[in-house]
This record gives sequence, structure tokens and C-alpha cells, in this order.
Amino acid sequence: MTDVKLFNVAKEITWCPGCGDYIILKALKQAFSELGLTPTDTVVVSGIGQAAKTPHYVNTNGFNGLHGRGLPAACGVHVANQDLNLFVVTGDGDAFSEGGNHFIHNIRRNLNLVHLVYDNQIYGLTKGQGSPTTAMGQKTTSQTQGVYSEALNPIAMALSLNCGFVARGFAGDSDQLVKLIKEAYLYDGYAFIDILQPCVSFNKVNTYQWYKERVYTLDEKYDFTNKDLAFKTGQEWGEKIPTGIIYKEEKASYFKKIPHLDNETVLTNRSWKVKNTQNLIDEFK
Ligand SMILES: Cc1ncc(C[n+]2csc(CCOP(=O)(O)OP(=O)(O)O)c2C)c(N)n1
Ligand code: SF4
Repeated sequence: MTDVKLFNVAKEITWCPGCGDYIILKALKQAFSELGLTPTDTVVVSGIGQAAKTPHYVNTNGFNGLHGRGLPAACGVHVANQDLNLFVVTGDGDAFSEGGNHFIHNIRRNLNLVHLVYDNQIYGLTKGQGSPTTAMGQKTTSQTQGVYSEALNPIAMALSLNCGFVARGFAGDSDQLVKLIKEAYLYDGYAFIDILQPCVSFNKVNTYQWYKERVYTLDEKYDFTNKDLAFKTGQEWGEKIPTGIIYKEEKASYFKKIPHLDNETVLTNRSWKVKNTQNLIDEFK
């Protein structure tokens, strides 16, 4: 356990009052503290958006990249230094639209990182356009007649790509969120948590109340190792929305699959001498 105050940053937070992002941020810091992480051994990487402001609001190493590009930046971090505890935070647009292909291929790669999607089912930062998880027919600031495309299901998508850790959280249940973040951290591989996050300014449909009437926690009898059951559970949406670990399977993470990228050979641990570089340059003379 480390002091949670270590992760505080004295900076003005520009999220709207009541935004679900505050609860996720608090849960993230609480999980860091309970896991005994420190600011220097932890890195929070993001893309662009409201969710992606998180690295500015938590006292760890941080990287705020381009929209949809949080995951590739995180890959670079991990390949250079696998000793850092790696957390990637993205919005739903960031993760599934602009960053959709990175989501797919990072699941396939299975780097050891935690990916939190603050899923408010809307583009928050740019003032309320429909995102890939906005329900079909929902009216938004730009789709005034309703969204024409069908919403994608992030849980089913992750399952279909053989993601080994798939969970759903809710910003209205911070205790569960802390537990999920800790479980995700302890998982060796790509751990995905889709977090239902009310956007109080631009999503007037999926409000705290809307979620509270539907969200339920999977009980202890739920078998998260059963893929068929996970698919069925992951498709459940509407009247009832399950939260918790939906699927978990142990599998080899990226570094375990590539033995020559062991802890000795990662960039930060390599002994580097100018002479070595000079020899290389001389070869091309
Ligand atoms: C490639 C690219 N496309 C679009 C944008 C404009 N843009 C910035 S943030 C954003 C929406 C963010 O929504 P989301 O990722 O869902 O995160 P939220 O703000 O809701 O947390 C968009 C469209 C951009 N910066 N870069
Ligand atoms: S616009 Fe929505 S997501 Fe962005 S800070 Fe405000 S409430 Fe949160």
C-alpha cells in the first residue's frame, strides 16, 4: 500500500461538475495505492479527449498522444521499458473509432498493460457527436435526426478477438471499479475494462439514473472462464447490463512469446557505449 496522496496533482481539473471521469480518476488512484505502486514506476498513457486528460491529473509518468493513438504510444513505452506499470486511458471514440485498428491489434499482440475505456457513449471533448457506442437512433448535437449506424459492442468485440481479460465497470460503483483495476493490473497480458461513464453535459440518455436502473454485478457463481457464457453475458444490454469480470483466460503475454525481448535486452536495461555505435557507422564507410 502506498499513500494515495502521492498520486494527487495540484492542478485545475477541467471536466464538467458531475462528470463520471472524476469517479474513475479517484478509483484509479485508489487502485494504485492499494497495489503499492509509486508515481515513478507507473505510467499513464492516453490519446485525446476528456478521458485522455487523465495523465495530467494523476502524479505518475504520463504521455498524452494523438486521438486514437494511446495504445501504439503505450506499445513503445512497454517495448522500451517493461518494468513500468502501464495504464492506457481512452474514450470510446478514441478506443473504437479513431483508434479502432490499434484496439484490434493490441489485443492480438497481448502486451502486458491495462486499458481503461471511459465509455460515455458520445464524443465528449468535441461537444456531443455520436461515437461508435452511441445507440442507433439517439439524437446528438450533430446527428439531430438520430444516429444511423448501429452501435458496436466493445465486450463482444474484445471477446471475438480472444482478449484474455474482459471486464465492464460503472463509474457509479467506485468500489467495484477499484477491484476491477487491481485485477486487471495483476493479469499478465492485455486487460480491457470498458467503464460505463455518464457524460452529464452531452449524453442526456445514458445518465447515472439510466445506468443505475439497469446495471447489476455478476455474482460469485458466474464462471468467467466460460467463453460461451461470456459471449452471452457480453451481449446482454438494455433492460439489464452486467458488470464485473466477464471473461478471463491465462495466456502468454507479448514478452513471453518473444524470448529475445527479455528484461536484459529491453532498451532501458541495455548497456550502451558510443564505441558500439561507432563500429556500426564504420561498417558503412
Ligand atoms: C484523428 C483525429 N480525429 C478527430 C479529432 C477530433 N477529436 C478530438 S477529441 C474527439 C472526441 C473525443 O471523444 P472520445 O474519444 O469518446 O473521448 P471523450 O472526450 O468522450 O472522453 C475528437 C473527434 C482529432 N483530434 N484527431
Ligand atoms: S463533456 Fe461530458 S465527458 Fe466531457 S467533462 Fe463534460 S461531462 Fe465529462
